[in-house]
This record gives sequence, C-alpha cells and structure tokens, in this order.
Amino acid sequence: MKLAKVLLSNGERHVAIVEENGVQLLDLSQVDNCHRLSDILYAPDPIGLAKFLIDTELPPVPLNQLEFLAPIDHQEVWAAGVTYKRSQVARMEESETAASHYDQVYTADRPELFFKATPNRVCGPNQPVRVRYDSQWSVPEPELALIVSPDLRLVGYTVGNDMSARDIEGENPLYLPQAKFYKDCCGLGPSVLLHENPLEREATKIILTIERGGEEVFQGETSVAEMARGLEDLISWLGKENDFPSGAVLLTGTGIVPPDEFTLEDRDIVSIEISGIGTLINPVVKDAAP
Ligand code: DO4
Ligand code: MG
Repeated sequence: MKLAKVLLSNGERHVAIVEENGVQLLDLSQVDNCHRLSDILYAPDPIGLAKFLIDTELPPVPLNQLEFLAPIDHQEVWAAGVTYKRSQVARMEESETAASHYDQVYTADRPELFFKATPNRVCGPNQPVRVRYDSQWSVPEPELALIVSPDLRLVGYTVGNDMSARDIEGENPLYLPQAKFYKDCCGLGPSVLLHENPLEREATKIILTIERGGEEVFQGETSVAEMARGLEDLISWLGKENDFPSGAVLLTGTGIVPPDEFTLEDRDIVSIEISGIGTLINPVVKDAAP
C-alpha cells in the first residue's frame, strides 16, 4: 500500500491511499490522536488503520485533479554517504586531500551519517530543487529514502534527492554541511510505500534522468543491491545516542554520480525512478549571484 499527502484543486490538503488511477481520501478525525500522515505510518498496523480511515462519503479523486506534496510532517531528514562504490570513487576524485577519508568510511563499521534537511527545506514533486548560486559544480543524488518511526522501525520507503554541491564539498570536507544543507536542498516523494516485506534489493532499480531544454543530458542506473550496507544497520547507527520524537527520514546514499564534467543548470528537470516505489520529478532552480 502507498500513502501520500495530496493537495486538491479546491485547496484542501488530505492524507490518501494511492491507487492505480487516483487516490482514496482518508478521514483522520475518525481516530483520536491521528492528525497527520506520520501518525498512520507509525501505527502498529498502518494498513489496517488506513483502510479503516477511508472516507466513504468521498469518491476516489483522479490523479489529474490533485498534486502530491512531500510526504513529510515534522521529521528531521538525515542522510548516509559513501554507501555505494560509485560514490566512494567520485568523492575520492573530488578531493585529493580528503580521498583517504572517503576510502576508509566505505569499509568502516561506522557509516557516514549527516543531517540533511528540516521539513521546510524539503521539496515535493514538481517543486524546484535548488543549486546554490555559489556552486559551479552541483548534482542531484538519487537515493532510496527510509521512513523511520520514533522507536526506530523501518515503516516505509520513498524517493529522495540529496542535492549536492560537489565543488564546495571537494574544496574541504569541513564544508560538507554547506554543500548539502541549504534551502530547497532535498526532494522527497511522491508517496510512501509501506514496509510490508523486506525490499527485493536486486529488483529495486534506481534510475536518474536529467533533461535540459527537452533533451536528455544524463541517464544512469543502479540497484539497491549495489549498496554496501544494510538498511536496518544504517537505522541502528542513526539511532545511537539520538532521539527522534517525530521520527526521521533517512536517505541511504547515492550509487549514481554523473561524469565530472556535468553540472546541473537552472531549469534542468531531474527525474528519479525507484522501481516499486515511485518517480520523483523536480525542476532545478539556480539564482544569479546577488
Ligand atoms: O561524503 C559525502 C556525501 C556522500 C553522499 O551524500 C552519498 O554518498 O550519497
Ligand atoms: Mg548523498
């Protein structure tokens, strides 16, 4: 089952079950203390609860009569890095001085984890993700995103984009927060696939496509099987000496990095497809330097 936050043409926002051709709106007021999407995601039986909440008064809404919003409430967004060989190689090329750090973290027991975004910095489907005006070398990072409950259960999956300024990170690894954390730095959506069975990692393909002026300028593909770490293992590191009263979203690292000569430009279109989970499409915005 997939759940989403949607905006209807009359301006109403709802939580909904996503079906083949439309969404079924939910009436959260039927249950005490159920106010938002994450209250359903963190429930002991999210599928049973979502079915119970179906608003039988309302017919399904066709997909062309709504917008999907980022499937986030009050969660912090965190990210893991250098979890795929391709990312390790790309980072080592980015910075000669820091190469050994990336090399070591790829095989170390402790993963690289960093704070990625607050909800106000997250873009939903079709909202512009941003390239910093002070970066001349930026890329999208297409990543499987895990929805983690306050008690550190993996409850769902969505598509994530960890926008990254490679020149800023490459200049000095201490600049990582500036390379990664800024306004509109993260894409999430369009919906959350509830975690029912373990993910089939080989079959879960991630495809990144970038278009410029109607032409494809990059396409790359990987699968979650290429990731060198376990999903539950990443969550358990995230939870060490940390509390997430609102839960967390954890991006799991990129396995696709465009060639070094590639940088995103204003008005590029980034499309990230993860099989079985969804396709997240965002235009890119880059302002002129003030
Ligand atoms: O070390 C830098 C960040 C790595 C990252 O974001 C990734 O591998 O996806
Ligand atoms: Mg990343």
